[in-house]
Amino acid sequence: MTRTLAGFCLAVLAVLGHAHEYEAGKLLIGHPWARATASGAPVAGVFLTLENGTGDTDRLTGGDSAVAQRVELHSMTMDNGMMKMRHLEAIEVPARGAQKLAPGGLHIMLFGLKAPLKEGESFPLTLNFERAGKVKVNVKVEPMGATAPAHGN
Ligand SMILES: [Cu+2]
Repeated sequence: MTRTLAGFCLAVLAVLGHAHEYEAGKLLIGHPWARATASGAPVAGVFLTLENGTGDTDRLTGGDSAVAQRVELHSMTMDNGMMKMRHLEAIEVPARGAQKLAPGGLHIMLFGLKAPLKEGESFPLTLNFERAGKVKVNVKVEPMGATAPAHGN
């Protein structure tokens, strides 16, 4: 029997020491985190850094998590003092460059949370990249912050 390509791709994944980083080939995913949510809150944002060590642009195109019904990619911008959130088809990670997902900017959004995210816990999230493929990471839940972006819709 021949080994499937998917099996091979998963095999190159490695967790690097204590740094809470994930490596898929030359794509590095740093410190995936989310803010704790209030009970009954239906949505949460996930933030992380992406470093692309290859000569080709890669794109984050979506994801999956057991803790939520749906995972979307969003941007957030200030427009005349109003926060505006937009659904994105993909987030680009430039060749030999980096992309940062952070509160107030680009983020991954979880819809239909099945339970509140509790500080100190972590949950699995599978990220889909155009080139690097599927990468499974553990998202750490940080304390609820007063400056957390509002996600009303
Ligand atoms: Cu959002």
